[in-house]
Order: sequence, then structure tokens, then C-alpha cells
Amino acid sequence: MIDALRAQHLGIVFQPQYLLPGTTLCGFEALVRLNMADERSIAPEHFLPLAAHAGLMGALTLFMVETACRTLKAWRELGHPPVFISVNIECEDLADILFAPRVCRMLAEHQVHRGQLEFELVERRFLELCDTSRTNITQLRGAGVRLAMDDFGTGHSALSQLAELPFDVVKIDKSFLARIPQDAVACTLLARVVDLCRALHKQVVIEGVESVAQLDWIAALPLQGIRLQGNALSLPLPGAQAWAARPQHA
Ligand code: G
Ligand code: G
Ligand code: MN
Ligand code: NA
Repeated sequence: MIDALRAQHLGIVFQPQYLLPGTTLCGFEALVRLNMADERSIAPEHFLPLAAHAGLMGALTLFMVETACRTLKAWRELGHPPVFISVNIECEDLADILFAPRVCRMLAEHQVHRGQLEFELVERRFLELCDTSRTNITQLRGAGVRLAMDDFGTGHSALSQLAELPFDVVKIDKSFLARIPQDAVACTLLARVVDLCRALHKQVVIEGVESVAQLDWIAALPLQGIRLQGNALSLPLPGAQAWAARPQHA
């Protein structure tokens, strides 16, 4: 992993997010890939646990943030409209008091605008935030970086706590969409979860849009302002191809 970082065998793919109504591209989730010499690539689920074991997640996050900032600058110079890039982070990143200052330096170096960088932290890790984490989050949000609660609905947040946790965006876990539209209970549940997130004044992302039937179901609801992400809209793509992605069925 250290060697991969040094030899730049780490790659990033970008999965588009689209804003309802319609399919306006609004941003991308950055996802790491480990590229092998023979052009195969290894999925994160296989190498992230090794990286974590080796204490390399902090270095990985900084690599992802740096690349995201550099990419946003390059896209701007190519004349693309402004979008955001969302990077997955870990609780340990936020526990380092130098994290927010380092990120802010990268934002400044690449002239990334407010709102162009988003971080994703999985729901269950929100329960582990320490004072230092909260200081980092305050500093980052002050610098225009949004924080998303990833995989929402898979953790154990008490609903009563949700209003107090420091985040801007909810990514509703793909398990909610998985049994839609055939399962009436799942349909009601997802619609009510969206209502809940809106009542908390959070931006909402529905993840894991895998089928045309799911897209049709979503299109029939009053979901203006909600973001969609999923393989039915676009797979994660290398940066050079990310802007050519066009949702095929929406
Ligand atoms: O594409 P997918 O197989 O890309 O991702 C699998 C898992 O790996 C997801 O849970 C995702 O959040 C995580 N992941 C992908 N890229 C990164 C990354 O850059 N940093 C961290 N911490 N997790 C990532
Ligand atoms: O845990 P997190 O939500 O960060 O991880 C995103 C993961 O979800 C990545 O592995 C990404 O490749 C995957 N993903 C993105 N869109 C879809 C989809 O429509 N269906 C499924 N099953 N996975 C998806
Ligand atoms: Mn994510
Ligand atoms: Na997620």
C-alpha cells in the first residue's frame, strides 16, 4: 500500500450525482481504486482493511483530498461548470487536530470554491466524534466544506440525537432502495425517511439507483432538490470520462 501510494498505483473514479427534477449533473463521489501492473484493479473492500491495519488511512484521505482539489481546478480550467467532489473520510482523520488546517491549505492552493468539497463519514462513526473531531468539523464547515452522513439507516443513531449531530447532507443507504418498487412497505419507508431528512433541513442523496423501475418510482414523487446516485445513472468513471457520462434512462 505504501508502495502503491509512492508509485502512484492508486487511482480515483468519480460517480456522478444528479439533482432532481431532471438530471442536472451536480457533483461526483470520489472512489479509490488500486491499479495493478497488469491493468486489473482491486476493489477497496479488499485493500482498505489492509491499509487501515497498516495505519495508512490518513495518508489515503490526504491523497484523495489533494487529487479532488487538483481535479476541480483542472475541470474549471477546462471550462466545465462548477461541481462538487465528495471524498469518503474516516473518524480517525477527524481525530487529528491538523486535519482541517491541511485540507484548508489544499483548498487555497487549488482555489477550490466554497461548496465544492464534501466529505462522507458513515453514520455509525458519528457516535465516535471526540472534541478534536468536532473542532475539525466546525473549521471545515466554516471553510465551506459540507459533511455528509453516509450509509444512513445502517447505524444506530437515535432519532432524537440526529438534530444535534454536525452534518449537512444525508446519503440514504442503498438498502432502502433495494426492494423498491415491488415492496410497498419499503416504498413508504424511503419516502418517510426523505421527509425526516428534509424536516432536519439536510440535503438528501438517494444512493444505489440500480434500475429504470426505481428511477420511474422516484420520478413520480415530489423529490425536487434531492440528489440521485447509482449505477443506473452512471457507473463510477475515470476523471477524463466522468463529464461524458449521460444518464441513460432518466
Ligand atoms: O466502489 P466501492 O467498491 O468503490 O467502494 C467500496 C467501499 O469503499 C465503500 O464503503 C466506500 O465508502 C469505500 N471507499 C471508496 N473509496 C474510499 C476512499 O477513498 N476512502 C475511504 N475511506 N473509503 C473509500
Ligand atoms: O459506502 P459508500 O456508500 O461510500 O460506497 C459507495 C459504494 O456503492 C461504492 O462501492 C460504489 O461503487 C457502490 N455503488 C454505487 N452505485 C451503486 C448502485 O447503484 N448499486 C450498488 N449495489 N452499488 C453501488
Ligand atoms: Mn460514500
Ligand atoms: Na453510502
